[in-house]
Amino acid sequence: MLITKAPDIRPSEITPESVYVNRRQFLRASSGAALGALALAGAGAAAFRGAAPVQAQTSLGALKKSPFTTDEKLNSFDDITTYNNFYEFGTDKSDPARHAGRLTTKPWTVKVEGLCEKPADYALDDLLKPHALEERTYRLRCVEAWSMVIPWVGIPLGDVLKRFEPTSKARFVEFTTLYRPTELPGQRTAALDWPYVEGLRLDEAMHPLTIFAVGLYGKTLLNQNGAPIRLVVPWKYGFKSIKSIVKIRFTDTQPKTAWSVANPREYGFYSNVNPEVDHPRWSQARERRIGEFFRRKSEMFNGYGEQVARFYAGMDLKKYY
Ligand SMILES: Nc1nc2c(c(=O)[nH]1)N[C@H]1C(S)=C(S)[C@@H](COP(=O)(O)O)O[C@H]1N2
Ligand SMILES: [Mo]
Repeated sequence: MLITKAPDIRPSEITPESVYVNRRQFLRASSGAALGALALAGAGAAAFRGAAPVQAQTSLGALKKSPFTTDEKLNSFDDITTYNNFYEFGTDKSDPARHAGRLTTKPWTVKVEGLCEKPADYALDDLLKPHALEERTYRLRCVEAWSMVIPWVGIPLGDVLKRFEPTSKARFVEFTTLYRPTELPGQRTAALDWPYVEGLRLDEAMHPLTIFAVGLYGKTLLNQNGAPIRLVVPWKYGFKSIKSIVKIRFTDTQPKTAWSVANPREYGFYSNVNPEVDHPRWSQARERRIGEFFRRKSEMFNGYGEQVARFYAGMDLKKYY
């Protein structure tokens, strides 16, 4: 199977021993208390960019390595945290890194509702507590035909969803991003219909490839990457991987999704990476790896056809794009 490479973290980003925290401390820290002492690590590049406050990051301790990890060369921490799509902070790739420091992510509560036996408001700690964090390196393939390789830290989404006991009527699950225009300046513009929403069929959501990510490169997420918790669905275009989630809802009908509402002709519900179905305005046959010059061929289902093609057997993927 594929092995994770040692992350290429620059010296400025290495966490001093004194602020190293294990998972238990992370859980405590994310509930607010111990945070000050942990605010040092990982400030690295972001600190020099000025503007928004420096973001605290904590190390996530020992992680189990997932067999689903890709062995491709990782993008740098700098690429992953400064070239982002997060329209709540603006539409330029550099806007999230510039403005995300202003977002406060503690305390954080995720509301679970809809067709399940255990609807409730879950504090982030309680949501994560029963689960072991894994390192999972995936390629993120944006619909704009670029990609990055990101060493996520997370947990299989299905393990979390099972605890809410979806009823037999539940067929889809919808996710919603935080709506807080005071800290998310893009929400004061009409770039999208806020809040950002996304959805998956329940079988897609339960597939072991689908994860909730809470970190990358061994540390908690920076806000520009969707702190404190975001979805990652590696066989779909990046926009399915919704950031900074505050609500999970089980439904019996297909949820609306932010991009298909904004432009239904260009963005559908499924959004599987498909080099054979072009976007109306550009080809999806190739992609540019951030940091590289020449483009490479895109892979059907972003390389995960063996695992997920069966979900779409018999469906016309030109119609269900
Ligand atoms: N809430 C929210 N989630 C979002 C987006 C967004 O604008 N808002 N952009 C999406 C898009 S288009 C991509 S490609 C990925 C980018 O994730 P990254 O910046 O962590 O690489 O986030 C997705 N999740
Ligand atoms: Mo994207």
